[in-house]
Amino acid sequence: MIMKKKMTLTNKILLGLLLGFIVGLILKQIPSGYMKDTLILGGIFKVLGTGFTSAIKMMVVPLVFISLICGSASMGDVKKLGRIGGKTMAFYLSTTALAIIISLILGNVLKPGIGLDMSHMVSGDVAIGESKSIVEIILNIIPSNPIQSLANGEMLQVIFFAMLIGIAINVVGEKAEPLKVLFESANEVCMKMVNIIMLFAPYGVFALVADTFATVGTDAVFALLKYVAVVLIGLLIHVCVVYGGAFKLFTKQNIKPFLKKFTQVAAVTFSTASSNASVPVSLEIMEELGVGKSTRSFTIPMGATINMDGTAIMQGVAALFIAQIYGIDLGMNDMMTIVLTATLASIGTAGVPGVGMIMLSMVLQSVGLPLEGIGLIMGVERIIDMFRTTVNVMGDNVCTLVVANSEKDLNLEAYNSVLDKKVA
Ligand code: DAS
Repeated sequence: MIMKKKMTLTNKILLGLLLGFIVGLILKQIPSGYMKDTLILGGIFKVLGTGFTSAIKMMVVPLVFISLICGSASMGDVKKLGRIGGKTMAFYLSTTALAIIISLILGNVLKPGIGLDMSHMVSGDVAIGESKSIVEIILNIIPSNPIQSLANGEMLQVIFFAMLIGIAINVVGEKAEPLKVLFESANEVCMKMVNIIMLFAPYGVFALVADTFATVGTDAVFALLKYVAVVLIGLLIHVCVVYGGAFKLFTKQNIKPFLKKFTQVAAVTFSTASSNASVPVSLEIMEELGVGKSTRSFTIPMGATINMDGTAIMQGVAALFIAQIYGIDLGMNDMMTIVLTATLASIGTAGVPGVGMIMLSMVLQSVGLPLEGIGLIMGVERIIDMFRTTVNVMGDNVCTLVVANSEKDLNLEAYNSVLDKKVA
């Protein structure tokens, strides 16, 4: 019996992208009329496409709120974590902030969204945040009414409130255990809801891409290719300059043994687009590279949860791309908000496929950009997720080697002997 090979979600999304592209270009040739505009574009495609982006939007506040409580609660008491915790957090947060700054510079210099005008496609007025001063942005982070901030989706305030709850759960300790368990199970439920929503991604992608190409035609293809190219350039720069530089500066070791072993991890991250799925393999190669258990058992799982440099690069480029295609100018304060939101949001983002896209909705919301823009980039989301997840995990691994080396917890003999062995 020929086993009917079940199509993976990735393949279904790619099929949705292809069919959406073909149907969109065919529709572009058909003159406007009731059939095309009302029944198809304004009917079927609207329901499938807007339904999907609304479902993603629905998850933003609960996902960020709950996963950030879990993320900050699981950081443990920084005092207890001691040096390793402090160094790890410093490495992860600083490289994530650097990643976003790289992506914002690239997005402003290369301007992937220029040349495609979709400003006529924004439904409702764009609530672009009026440019606030830095003091106002910082003051604005503290929610005077957290329930209202949750209801209105004011993301920086939600993040602040969630992190305070997580830290307080830590400090309270034993007595807060029931609450911590409650939020951890709520986080599992949220992740499952994301999985269920992602099952509809192929249909949502098909409708959103078809609608886009039926309306703006092949201009969108070129813009989409530019978007992908800018994200990949950003990922490459981050890997070579930030990770390559940090490794050389802090370990002064030959990077080849690490790169040789990392290919095993990359095979997992490309195929699963999941940081969580790569944790066992990362732990294994870190052991083979001579990293002690006390370092790797902390930094790798922590990294899979709070370190998302590749995701941050996608978010920075995507935010600028969407602002450019809708003809919206982002000021310096908006850029600051993006750096702050995407860095803090990465703390809670769990390492499963597609969460970066949900967090992107939150970044867009924080600077008032239209979520409709997600429709265009949704088509290439999965492909980009494979690359950005690989960068996320490479950051976890490089941080582990840097921290282990500084803690004298890296067996250099084992590390360098990797080059002599045939790859297992
Ligand atoms: N796929 C996520 C991860 O596992 C990252 C993302 O969705 O951006 O790291």
